[in-house]
Amino acid sequence: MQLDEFMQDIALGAGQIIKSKFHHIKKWHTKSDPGDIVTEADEASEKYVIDRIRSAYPDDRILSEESGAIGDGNSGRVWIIDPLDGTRNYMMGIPLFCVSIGLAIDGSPIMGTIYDAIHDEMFFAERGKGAFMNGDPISVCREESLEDSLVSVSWVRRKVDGQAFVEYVEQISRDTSYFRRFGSAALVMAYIASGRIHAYMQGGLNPWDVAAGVIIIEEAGGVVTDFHGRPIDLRNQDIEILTANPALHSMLLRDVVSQRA
Ligand code: 2AM
Ligand code: CA
Repeated sequence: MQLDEFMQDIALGAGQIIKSKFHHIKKWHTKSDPGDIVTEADEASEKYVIDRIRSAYPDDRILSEESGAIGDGNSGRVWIIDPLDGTRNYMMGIPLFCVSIGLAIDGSPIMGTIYDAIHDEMFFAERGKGAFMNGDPISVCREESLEDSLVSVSWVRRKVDGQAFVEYVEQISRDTSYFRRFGSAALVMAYIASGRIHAYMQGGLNPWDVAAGVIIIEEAGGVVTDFHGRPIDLRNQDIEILTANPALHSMLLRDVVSQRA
């Protein structure tokens, strides 16, 4: 199996695991951050993904949400995994969650996939080869006016300056007609790439929340940076992202985030 097929195949398998346990979760526990939870579905999905990668590519390293860094392979490649993004939605029975798998070299993603098992939507991109949803090409929207844009703003309460984000939300809700908050960073990034949402800004993320989303959006013609307009470095542990098509991205950078960042 080629690498691109392999990545989508494990996302599909992991997605089937979390889908089969949806609505049946009886046990969960919180991590160091009491707002951050893990269920048996996160753990089963993660075990499946890690086992498959370790047996197929033993020289690659893995960074996964629940297990941390695994392996000491010297291929230079790192698989960055969120076995279930949107765990709070999942636990509450809201069908907005996904599996996110990225592959990076030197902190920069080269391939990524985001799979929403409930809606059977597989988002995929490889550097230089475009972005796809269930095999069909996708692209970011062309909207250039904030007024008509659907914008998602989110933040992890204990990791960022909450007041700054409340002010971003205030300003965004003045400037746009539509404001959203979804509870799954990776899924929002897949929606940016497929033109369903126009712009997204979030602080307090981890590499596994964004590794796949960054490359899928870039290959779909979008821009992803931090709040200073710098590229995302997946070696950081505290990641903020601003993403949209190029026109909206520079507008938001200039008029919203650079005022405070
Ligand atoms: P998760 O579901 O994989 O934990 C909204 O909560 C988004 O922020 C989700 O994508 C969630 O990922 C992510 N997130 C990252 N760190 C978090 C934290 N400490 N607490 C809650 N959500 C977090
Ligand atoms: Ca997760």
